Amino acid sequence: MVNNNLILRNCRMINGEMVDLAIENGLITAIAPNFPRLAVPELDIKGKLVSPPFVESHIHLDSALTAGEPRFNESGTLFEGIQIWGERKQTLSLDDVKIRALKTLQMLAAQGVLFVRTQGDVSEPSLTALQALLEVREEVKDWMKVQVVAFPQDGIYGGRENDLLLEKAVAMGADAVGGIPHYEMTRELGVRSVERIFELAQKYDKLIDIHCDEIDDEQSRFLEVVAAAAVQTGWGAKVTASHTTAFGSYNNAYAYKLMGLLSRSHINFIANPLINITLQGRTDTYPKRRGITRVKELWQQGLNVSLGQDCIQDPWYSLGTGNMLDVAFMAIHVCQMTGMAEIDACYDMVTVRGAKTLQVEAEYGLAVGKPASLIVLDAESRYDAIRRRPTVLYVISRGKLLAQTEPPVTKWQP
Ligand code: 17E
Ligand code: FE2
Repeated sequence: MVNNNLILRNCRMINGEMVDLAIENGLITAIAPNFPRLAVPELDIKGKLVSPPFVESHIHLDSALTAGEPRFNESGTLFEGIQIWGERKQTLSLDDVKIRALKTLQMLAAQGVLFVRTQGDVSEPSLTALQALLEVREEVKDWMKVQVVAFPQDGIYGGRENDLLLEKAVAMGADAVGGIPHYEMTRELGVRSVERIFELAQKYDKLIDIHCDEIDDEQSRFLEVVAAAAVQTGWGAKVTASHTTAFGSYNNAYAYKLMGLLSRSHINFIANPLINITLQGRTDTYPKRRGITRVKELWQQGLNVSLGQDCIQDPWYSLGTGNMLDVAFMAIHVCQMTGMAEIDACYDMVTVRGAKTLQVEAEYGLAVGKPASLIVLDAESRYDAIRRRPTVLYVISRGKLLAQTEPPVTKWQP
């Protein structure tokens, strides 16, 4: 039973404490300063920052790595992105999606991401994207936890079959029901789509993660519909509102009222600052909106907010490397969360707050008895990690060293 044991020496924890950490059979069995020497392999962490792994709470793995296929997004809008993806998805095969999804997950894992919630488009009749992501979820399960959202990109009522496709996808084993109310043809259909999402989630006992109000239109108010349904059904923290960029455009009187409802609802929020700073504000001249939800105010209100990349090289965003610190870095800028507590909060939004969004807290975190999934950053603190976005030196998944990366070394030659 000792073959999986490991002791990590000289770990700098997030709270600044220096400890040793023991791993046995994939679990954390002790965290304390200065363990005695035991006949167990050791790894000297040398005072580097030991953190729970990054959580990527919102990414579209089905479209990842397709930028330019069949063309690049010239307007930079969500709508042109949906159109391009609509063309690209005509040619999907299981292998096509699986290869790109796996490559992206490896890219993420190498940089310390061990928990992922992916969106999977369910608005093409073959459900190829969803099937592929369900297979990938299974294939990586020994080293990464993946959740799949059945996401009706073209609207639940955007085509005659879409409602049925969504239900079929949920029955096939998606973890969460998705939606896109602001993209439905009318406001009424948007409201109906939210009702349908909650109906399906209750019927199949699923989480909910809705693309909600991802538009600059200050009249797009589906967030209140989602929050009210979360209260009425008791689904609460099992519900997530993704994007909610229109919240950045609501008047303050309405935002104040809404905040009260959101607090009662206990729903989670996901902001995707890299993408929404580029997709939104496209119809503005100047001043140009930032196109992001009220991350700082939601956080101040005690609501759970996490951050996602949304895209890596796809029709909506041609950049992206899989580095969650880039995401937190952008949030700090766009949301003006530059205070020290705010910077720490943004780090938490790509780690522990992401775990809360995914509802995986039982298997997440650095505590005795939890799975030994952790990362070691070439940094001293959360602030230092965000500022420099340094190398993730070690990625340990359930006690197993999954990835190791050497930091770059500069050689001066004066
Ligand atoms: N689809 C959508 O509706 N919104 C997005 N931000 C992406 C895909 C990436
Ligand atoms: Fe998205």
